[in-house]
Order: sequence, then C-alpha cells, then structure tokens
Amino acid sequence: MTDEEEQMLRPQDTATRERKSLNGLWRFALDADGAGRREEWWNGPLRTAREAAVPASYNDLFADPAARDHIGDVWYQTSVRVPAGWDGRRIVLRFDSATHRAVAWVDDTRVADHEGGYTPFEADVTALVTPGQEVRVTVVVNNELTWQSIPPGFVTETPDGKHLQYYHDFFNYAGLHRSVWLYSTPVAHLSDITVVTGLDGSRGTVEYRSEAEGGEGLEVRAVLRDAEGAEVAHAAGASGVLTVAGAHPWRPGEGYLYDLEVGLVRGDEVVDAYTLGVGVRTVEVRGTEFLINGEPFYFTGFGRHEDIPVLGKGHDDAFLVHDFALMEWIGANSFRTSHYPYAEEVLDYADRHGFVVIDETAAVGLNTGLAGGIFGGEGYPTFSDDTINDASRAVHAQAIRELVARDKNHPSVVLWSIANEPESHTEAARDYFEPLFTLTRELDPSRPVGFVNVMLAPHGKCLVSQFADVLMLNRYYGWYVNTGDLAGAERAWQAELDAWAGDGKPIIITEYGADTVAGLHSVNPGPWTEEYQVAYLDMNHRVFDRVDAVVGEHVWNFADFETKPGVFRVDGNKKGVFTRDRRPKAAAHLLRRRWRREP
Ligand code: BDP
Repeated sequence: MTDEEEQMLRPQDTATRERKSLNGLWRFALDADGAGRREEWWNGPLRTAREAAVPASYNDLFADPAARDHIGDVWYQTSVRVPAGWDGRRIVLRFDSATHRAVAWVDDTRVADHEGGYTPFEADVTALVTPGQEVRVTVVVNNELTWQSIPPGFVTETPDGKHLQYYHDFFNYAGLHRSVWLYSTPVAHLSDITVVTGLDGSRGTVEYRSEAEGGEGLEVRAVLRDAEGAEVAHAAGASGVLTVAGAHPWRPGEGYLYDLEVGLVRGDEVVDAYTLGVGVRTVEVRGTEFLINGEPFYFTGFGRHEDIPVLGKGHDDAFLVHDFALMEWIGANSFRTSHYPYAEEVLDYADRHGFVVIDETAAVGLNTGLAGGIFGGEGYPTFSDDTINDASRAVHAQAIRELVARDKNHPSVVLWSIANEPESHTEAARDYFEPLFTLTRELDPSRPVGFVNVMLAPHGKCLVSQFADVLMLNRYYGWYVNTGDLAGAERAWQAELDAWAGDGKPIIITEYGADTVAGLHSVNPGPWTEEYQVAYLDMNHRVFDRVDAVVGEHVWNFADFETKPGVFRVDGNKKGVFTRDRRPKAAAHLLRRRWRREP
C-alpha cells in the first residue's frame, strides 16, 4: 500500500481556464447482455430510441422495470463541439462521477477507465479533438458489485436472469449522477494544490503546496484575499506559508472564506490561474473533546443520502439548497456523507455556509453478518480469500486516496470516515483495517480519522476502534433491539455508552433512528408511529446528555430514502425526520427545539 497521491483539481472558469458542461439529454441504452463491448458501440451513433438525463440515476427515469432493476452495462452517448477558442490549449474530459465504474471513448478512442462510483476521473483528450469541430463522447457505465468493489456485493445467475446481492441498505442507483465537463487549461498548468490552515490566537496561517505540469522555468505566486477582495497576504514559490494577522476564522455556522489565487507565472505574465476558497480553521481531538478552532464542538444533524424522487442519486442544485435550508431550519450544524462521497457542490455549499462534514468513503456493507435473512448472502465470511481480500483492500485504499485528493481542501470536512459498519470484531477485520488507517493519516495528517462502528461489535468486542481518533457509533436500542421497549432500551444503551466513554475518546452517535410512517399516529406510541419516533429520540437524548464523552448526535436519517425491496422496508427506509419529498414528521419539531434550544 503506497501513499501515492491522486491529483484532481475541479474544473474552473478563471482568467486562464474554461469549462463547458455536457449536462443534458444523452442517447441511452440498456445492455444487459454486454453486446455493446463485443459490437463496439462506441464506433458510431448509439442505436437507441431512449434518452437519459445527465446528471441523474437512470433507474427511475423510465416507466420500465427493465431500467429500474437493470444489472450490467448501460451506454450513454452525446456529441459536443469543442470551442474554437481552445486551439493550442490542453483539453480534458471530466466525469464528476459514474456509478460504479465506467469506460469512456472520444470518437473511436478509449480515453478513460474508472472504478468506484463516487469520485471524479478525467482524460486528457487534446490529441483527439480539433477545436471548432464536434466529437462523439460515449460512456459505458456498469452497476455490478463484486467482492472486490467498494461497496461490495455479488451477482448470481438463475434461469430467470441476474440477481445483485449487497449488504447495504440503500437502492443501487446507477448512471451518470453528476456533471460531465469538457474543460481547457493552458498546456503548462497547475495540477494540484493542497492547503492546511492554522490559527494561533488571532494569527491565521495558510500553508499551501502546489504542483504543476509543463511548468519548467515558470514560477508560482500565491495571493490570499479576504471576502471583500482585499489582499491580505502573498507569497512566491511552489509551496509556502501565508500569514494573516487578525484572521477571520471559518467556524461552524459561519462559513467565512478567503480566496487563495495560485498563479503559474512567467514574469508578469500569468500562464495559469486557479482559485480555492480557504477557510482558516483548526481541528483537533483532545481527550474526549472534538475541538474546532480550539473550542469544543457538538455535532447536531444527520446521516443523509443522495436520494430524491425521479433523479435517484443524481445531483440537483434545487434539492441541494432546499436540504440545507431544512437543516438550518431544524438547527443541524453538521452531517455525514453516509455512505459515499457526495457531489462536490455539496461540500462547496457546506464550506460557504459553515456546515461541518464527516466525509465517508463508499465502503459500506463490508459485513456479511448484517445479512441475516433480510439481505441474503448468508453463509459467506466477510474477510476471506474468496470474499473481501487483499485485492478488495487495494480498491478500498484507492477509494480513500481519491476521497482525500478530492476533498482535502474543504474547511467543512473535519473528520474522515473510512467505512460504515464493517465487520470489526474479528482479527481479520483488525488486520484489514489497520493499514487503511495508516494510509489515511499519511495522506492527510491534518484531520482525525475514524470508522463507523456497528451494534454487532459492541464495546469490548470491537477490535478496530483502537485505531480511530473518534468513536462513531450506530445504535438502534428501541428499534432493532428492545423494539417498542424504550425503558429497557434506555438501560441497555446507557450501559454500553458508559463503557465506550471509558476509552477516553470523543464519541459521535452517527446513527440512531426509528422507521416512521408519516401520518401514522397513536396515543400508545408503538413502533412506526410519529409519536414513537419522538419518544425514541427523546430517550436517546436523555442517554447522550448523561455522557460527557458524547460530542455529537446524527439522527438516521435526514429523509426517507429508497432501498431494495425487503420485508423490513415499506417503499424504502422510513427513518427520515423528513419524508422523501421533504415534509417534516413530528420528530422534526422535537429536534428543532432541542438543537436550536427553543422551549
Ligand atoms: C445501519 C446502516 C444504515 C441503515 C440503517 C437502518 O448504517 O445504512 O439504513 O442501519 O437499518 O445499519 O435503517
């Protein structure tokens, strides 16, 4: 496992860069039999009557179970005219994501292969395109999961066709979920920038490091401007430290950003320019405290999903704004990107609006013990030569590299979560995870690292939490255990939490929740009613308030979300505090009072 770093600067429009969105309607075809790869469908116009929206999952766009339940390849194709003004420049095709893997062609040439559904990839296509002319862009996207994919799963075949099994609790939406870009940079260009900020009293520091390609003989200049545009510091050199006297910190609830303009220059000529929003803040774990800018921080908010009607996991700016508005309304100061890296627009918004983010990889469902009779796949060991093995760990390591490379500069991101609810009570799990913690710390020494612990590995049994800086616990006392018995739940939960508190690390309750059918009421607050969700949350809060080491509470989930069918799920998972169309359940008002400290 090496710590070789990925580089991934997001496309920008700057004085030296331009980008062109390829979003819109693309030609689209399902290809369950894999005919497209054999018949080389990229070699000409895709023969299909269908069109699909980009960005969106394809599953719910059509009135067709074949699309909804599709397993295998799908093809997307569009044409784009390369701007005439890009002559002599470097031209790049970039996908913000393709779930879960993709191969892309420009005309007849294969340009990119990418594994992993939630991080970007790109290809330098300069030699393949002529500015002013059209090119064909074809992408095959595959949604199958294997023991060597993140997240894992496996495909079985029966006489009725393929079946996809996986151990996580959300629908396997697939497709081009985020924007696709064609962008241009100068041939000599900045290829990566890393910032790490510090605060010493009112003195802020911005340590930057830049990398460039084709930049021989060029110099780097960095200028830091405040939110009004006034220059507050500048430096020369590929790396350096900018100091801001009387810095205005980025803090929860106030997303104050400086602009760091990095220029690749030849004398007075700016060859390439890139601008990063920089929040000056620090993050530190001290004893059982989680400190932001040296002050104890208490997380309130949610585990969420990228999940909306019709679009599935497709990014949508209107829902982005609305979901943040609802989080503000309810008094949430933070969320976890459960269970995969979210669209970069989400993190940018969090940066600007002062939301705190726990950033998670797509390593969810590394746990065959969660199968029970519900998810299928019983009988497989989680870690073995034939299931999750060294090759899987290499894919997981790559997912961590790509996450850190993409998100390292976001002030909102304060903690990495390298997996959700993996098996963690076995020696195999310990051996699997230890090097992944080491890797994450090498890639980013500036942030704490953790993983999210499952109820099957309680205190005293978990062998992985020893590597974590922060304990993140998902617990369902009063739901999956002690169902309907909140008094028994309260006692059992308190006992377990007290034991974890003895470890001397901060604890964030990353999931607690109860399925609730909006509109179902009862004077006897039984499970599934709105009254029960309220009573269940109240009980949890009593427990949290008695344990000093608890530094955060994230309800599962922000909104109801889609899952695969199952006897435990009625039209999806109903643990939302909001419905899938974002209407509040009674619990929303309880949380609002607690989090906003209103009577
Ligand atoms: C946890 C998972 C989450 C599930 C939740 C639930 O982390 O993805 O949706 O439980 O069962 O196991 O609702």
